[in-house]
Amino acid sequence: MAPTFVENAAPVVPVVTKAVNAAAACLDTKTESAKKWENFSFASIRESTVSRAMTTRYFKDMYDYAESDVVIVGAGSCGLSAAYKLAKARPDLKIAIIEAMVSPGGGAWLGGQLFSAMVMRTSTNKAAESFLEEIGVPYETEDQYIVVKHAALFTSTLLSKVLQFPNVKLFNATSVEDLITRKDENGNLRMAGVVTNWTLVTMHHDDQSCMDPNTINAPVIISTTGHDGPTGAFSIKRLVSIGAYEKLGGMRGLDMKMAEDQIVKGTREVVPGMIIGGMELAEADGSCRMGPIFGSMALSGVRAAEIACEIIEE
Ligand code: 48N
Repeated sequence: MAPTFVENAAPVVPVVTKAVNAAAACLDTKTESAKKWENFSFASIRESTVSRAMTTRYFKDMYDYAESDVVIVGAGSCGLSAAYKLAKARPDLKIAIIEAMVSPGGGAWLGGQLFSAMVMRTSTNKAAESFLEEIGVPYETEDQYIVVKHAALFTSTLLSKVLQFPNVKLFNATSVEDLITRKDENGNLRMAGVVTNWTLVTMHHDDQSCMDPNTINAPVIISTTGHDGPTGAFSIKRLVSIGAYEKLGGMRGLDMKMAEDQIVKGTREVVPGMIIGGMELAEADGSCRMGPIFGSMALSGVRAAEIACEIIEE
């Protein structure tokens, strides 16, 4: 039914009138679904109510997680996998995830070269298959590998599971700018937490007056900040700069066959309280990159969670 225009509508608002008439015309169709919306309206709200709903929760989280049991730096495929396994194994632990980008997920929203599918290799104990089944991500089985039809299906499913844990808080758009350290009774350095700032602040330290950061105390840090890049490999680079780690190995060229075993088996506590996983480890150890294959990211996260549990139980 052609929309009828309001006669002699003030010329200044023809577009609005057109839209209103078009909407009215839709309702005029008197279909069942249209009738349902005729008397629809949202509850009344005041803008400050919405602001208070957000800010009270956010600042309560900042207050609560100022003392955390574990901080995970980087919410990519490795960090999120570690968060899932740790939060599930230890619901008593407070786990803060610090992610520099507004959107968590790191490099796992697409497969290689912006293609959609995500490939993971099978392994002796079918660890990747078990992990995907545990988080509820369907996959196709090929000869030596399995395929998730869209990498975003893996990342969004894992992210949704992690965010549902009551003992996990994701602070995204927030960067770890430094590490909190202590000397133990033997004078050895150990981790005691992270220094954070909103990423937009971190990006402007050079053009604004000093903007002091926030701090989160935690005895265990799992750092999975990816391979080198603007903020990548953050923690291992910082450990080198404070003399707590001898030198960066620097990620080597691509060797898919070698790289994944190196990452999973190399996931470890590099200094007391600091576990490094995922591609950040390639920068630490000088292991190869593996390209568009993600099983080692997930399983390095699984391994990092196990190590964190061992450290905490000591
Ligand atoms: O996805 P990434 O970069 O890192 P991983 O290790 O979880 O997964 C790596 C994987 O995506 C690959 O690189 C694949 C397998 N390719 C390999 C290859 O050969 O090319 O996630 C790291 C996350 C990102 O979301 C960053 O924004 C974040 O860490 N991040 C930080 N968050 C907070 N504070 C920081 N300082 C920081 N630095 C990085």
